[in-house]
Amino acid sequence: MKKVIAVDIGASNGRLISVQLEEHKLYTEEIHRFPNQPYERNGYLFWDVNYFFREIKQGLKKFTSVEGNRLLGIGVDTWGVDVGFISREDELVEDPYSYRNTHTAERMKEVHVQLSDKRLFERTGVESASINTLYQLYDIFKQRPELIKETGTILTMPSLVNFLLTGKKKNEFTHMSTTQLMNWRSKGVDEEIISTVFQQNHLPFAEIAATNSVLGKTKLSVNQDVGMEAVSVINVPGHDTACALAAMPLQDDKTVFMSCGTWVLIGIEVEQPVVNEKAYKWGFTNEGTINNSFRLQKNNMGLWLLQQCKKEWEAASEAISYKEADLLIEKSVPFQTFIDPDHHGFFNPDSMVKQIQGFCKDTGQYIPTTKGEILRCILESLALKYRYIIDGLEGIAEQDINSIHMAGGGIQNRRLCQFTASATNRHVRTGPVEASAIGNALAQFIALGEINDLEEARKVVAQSFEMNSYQPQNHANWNTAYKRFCALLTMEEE
Ligand code: LRH
Repeated sequence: MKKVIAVDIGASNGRLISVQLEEHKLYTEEIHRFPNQPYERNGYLFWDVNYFFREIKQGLKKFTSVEGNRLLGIGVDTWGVDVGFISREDELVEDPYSYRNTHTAERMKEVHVQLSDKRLFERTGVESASINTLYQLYDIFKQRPELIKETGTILTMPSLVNFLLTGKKKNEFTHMSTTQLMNWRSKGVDEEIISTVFQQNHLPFAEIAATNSVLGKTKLSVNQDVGMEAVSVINVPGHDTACALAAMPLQDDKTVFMSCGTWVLIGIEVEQPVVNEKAYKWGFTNEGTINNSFRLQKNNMGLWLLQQCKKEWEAASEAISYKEADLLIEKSVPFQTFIDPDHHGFFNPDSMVKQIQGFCKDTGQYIPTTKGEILRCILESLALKYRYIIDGLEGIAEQDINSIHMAGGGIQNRRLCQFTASATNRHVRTGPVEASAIGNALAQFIALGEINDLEEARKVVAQSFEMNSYQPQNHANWNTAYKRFCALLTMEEE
């Protein structure tokens, strides 16, 4: 039996999925799932690496303890931009900072004084966003020089897990492409950024190992903890979005992808980064794909808004299930009030509910009070924003976009899929839900010679998982709503 384990760690939970390839079909089984969220220390948010590494070993233990289960490979993908620091003695210096910290917003402005936003875009193809590694590192250089002094190697998040599994210190292209430190032409750390922003000739990023290749075997201590024989660890695309895209059987080149989770990433595949004025103005970004090319995409707010409201209601002992939430939305009046989901106020507020209400009040709109009204406001606003982005992408890429392929955990919210079809007036196809884990597994099968290439991999996905379809509904009403929504965005700009 040809089974691999995809370790897919997201910013709200992590999972180990076993993926079996049999006669050109994939069979998945969730082995282990655990919550994942940053913890706070002295006002900063950090990731608890030892915790989630224990969970990964726990998952591997569950898998290998089943009679007859043999493992061909392990691959790790995570969310983007966060990095870990390894000492010269090969110890984790301390837990990595989380991109949800808000202090980097100010640092971004300081960096841009030294190297303009535009110049950075030209060199990296990446949109300036305060979450990016560039600004996180700049802050550490300014505030915590001792941390840098102790550091022998910088590894991006999935490569840090690979290091804990194998002892090998190598970075990976797709994840490095999220840092805003990688030059898109050389695919190495950009020298001008290092010399201008950091006044150094070198930053200790580990070198990049080829994507879809075997990195090494699990080390003895891991094998002992898990109770298994050494297993090959594959250098899969480390960035979850790159994995998710690999698992999407896109209909044709007029189809836009949407990778849906805490974030919603919207874009198309391109051979070379699109680094022009329009892409820059719209805040598009070019990040790496499984086969060493790029995806021109926009990083948008996703289910974070819902997750945060639900968390807040839970804390107030008013928890609601997804099903209840959907019923409440059904019962509430459509198109009452909108937010710009990507407004900076929604990045990490103390109370998401109050933040949403505040936004509506400040923009002179109806203030949502019931849970149903708040949830409807979120979902309608998300769908309208996606239309705005997709219409913009048509202009930037100079091509029509006729249909949408949505994948990832977010597609379980069927109402969001339906709203997206209706708001954009485009046909939506969805699947698979575990897109990142499946893309991760496909990369392993490619590395192991079981699947030839991406094209074949996507055919295998299409044969293995059922896809759902959504057609636009009530488009006239959505169109009227869209005009109001655009007026809101213009108001924000002024
Ligand atoms: C989605 C994601 C996204 C961004 C963000 C930080 O999980 O990877 O593409 O990089 O996390």
